[in-house]
Amino acid sequence: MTDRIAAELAEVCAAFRIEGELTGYEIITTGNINTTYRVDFRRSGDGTEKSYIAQMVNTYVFKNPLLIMSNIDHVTEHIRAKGTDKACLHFHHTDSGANHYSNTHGCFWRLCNYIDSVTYDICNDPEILRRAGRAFGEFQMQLSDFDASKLHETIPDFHNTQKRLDRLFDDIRQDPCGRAGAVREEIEYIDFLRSTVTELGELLAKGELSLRVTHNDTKVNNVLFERHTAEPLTVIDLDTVMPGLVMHDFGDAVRSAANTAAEDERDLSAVRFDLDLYRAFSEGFIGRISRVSSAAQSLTEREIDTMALGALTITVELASRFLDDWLTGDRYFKTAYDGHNLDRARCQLRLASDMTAKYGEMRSIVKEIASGGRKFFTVKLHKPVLIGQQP
Ligand code: GN1
Ligand code: MG
Repeated sequence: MTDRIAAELAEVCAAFRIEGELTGYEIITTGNINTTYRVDFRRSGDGTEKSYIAQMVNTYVFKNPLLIMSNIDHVTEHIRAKGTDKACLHFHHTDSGANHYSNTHGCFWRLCNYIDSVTYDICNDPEILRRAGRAFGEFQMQLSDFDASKLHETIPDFHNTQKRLDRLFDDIRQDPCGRAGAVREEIEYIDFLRSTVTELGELLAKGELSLRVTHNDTKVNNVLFERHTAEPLTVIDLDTVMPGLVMHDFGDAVRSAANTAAEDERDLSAVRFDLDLYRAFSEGFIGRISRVSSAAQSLTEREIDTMALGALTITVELASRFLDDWLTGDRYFKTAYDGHNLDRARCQLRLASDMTAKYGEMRSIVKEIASGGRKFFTVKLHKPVLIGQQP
């Protein structure tokens, strides 16, 4: 192989002391931020093949990539010491003992083991989603005794919905690309939901909710599954492990798990929030966390009560992030075509709208699972005004 990417990958792998010859690579297109490759090697000694994951970190998003690598070191070590994961992420080190490498083009690289597995971008199999829920619940449990003071805040205010929305509305006022006029309806809908989706932040500020160590990017495709048995192997993408709210992890997961369409679906009539898929994920996630006996680990009444709000919050927050990126010239998320971020934003808003219509059921499903199967028929809508509103 003589192409430019192969040459760069070979240089990176050499820096991480990978032995043998680079025989191939494939770009992995999942993920909206970093650039990821599977690299294949043939060992010079016995000729065996081995693959790795080489990843170029997006330093526009992660302004200080050394911080994420320090977090990852601590987190993977903590999880590995528990010995509960079937497969663990393991990052390779350079000659000087660093788990990252900056090459001559100024790009920041890291390299970890390749785990043969499958992931799901869209999934309508409740059993798979139940397992994904269990995997994220397990992850939450593995980190429940992790010393949060070891963690750096890799992206400040990552899930500070209030700040995200303040920035969106600032950018709408400034309108640097002259695009705001085209999205009046979307802006109005976000404004309409504003007081609802900033409620979790207010409860946190009032001390009615506490921070845990959370993953903060719990899309279902961040769980690796065994190819044949579809058993979850491990949770990946540890860049945003930081102190956070468990409802955000739950919420981010269900907005991806229970969406009947892709995150960037343009046919909005295909975008629905499926309550059966939601229930399946919730059974895995809440069921896993509820099984613990320690008071510090188990979910509080308040957390259970605001799980569904976490889903609506993260969905609207993400819609606002996509929309803001579109309004300011598409610099944050990778895009495949002009208007990609706008399509993503509209899809998330449609999903949010469907959630508001099903909000009462979403809350009672969580409550039912957390109480071990007791049915609740009398749950009131969080804010009745939300019902049936369409973006
Ligand atoms: C980004 O790169 P990826 O796909 O793992 C983003 C998440 C969003 C997600 C939406 C650091 O995650 O917050 O939910 O896209 N990650 C960062 O698909 O901003
Ligand atoms: Mg990510």
